[in-house]
Amino acid sequence: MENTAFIALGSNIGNRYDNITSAIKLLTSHSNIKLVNYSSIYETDPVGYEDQDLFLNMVIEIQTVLSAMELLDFCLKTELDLGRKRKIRWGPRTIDIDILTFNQENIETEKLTVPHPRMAERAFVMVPLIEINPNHRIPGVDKPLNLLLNELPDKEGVRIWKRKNGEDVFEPIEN
Ligand code: GSY
Repeated sequence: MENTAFIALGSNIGNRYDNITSAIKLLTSHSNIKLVNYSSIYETDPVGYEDQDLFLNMVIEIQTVLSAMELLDFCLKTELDLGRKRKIRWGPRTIDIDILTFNQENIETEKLTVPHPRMAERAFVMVPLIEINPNHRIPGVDKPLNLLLNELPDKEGVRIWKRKNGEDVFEPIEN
């Protein structure tokens, strides 16, 4: 599959773990989307609108023959299938699925901006992204990811919740 995308997942309503793992299952049920890597799950303090519950966040890497717009449409469909209703802009959500990067492309349309314009400012994205690909480059950003993360004030708001490796192993997809 020719395109590589990194996708951020987040949930802070209901059974957050079920929401995140269901999103991965739905995304990878598409015959043209293949999961190639995934991070641990982190519990994170809300950023933006702070008067809301803690989030679970993680990042996955996929390969796909879909275009970026087709992938976006499928991410939005998956959010809706999982019952997300868009209410407050920065508010609570059953599931949030954001395309972070799509190959090394810069895409700017009315519906989609890639790389995600706020990804480098969000420790809840940078920590899991660095876990799975410390050498990832954000198109248009010269600094390595670890230097970007060092500059962020909210790193302590990102705590490991379920490790990818170790005793309490988390596997989003059963074989
Ligand atoms: O942009 C994703 C939704 N979101 C999140 C999130 O996923 N995690 C944390 N910690 N804060 C957030 N604020 C917003 S908006």
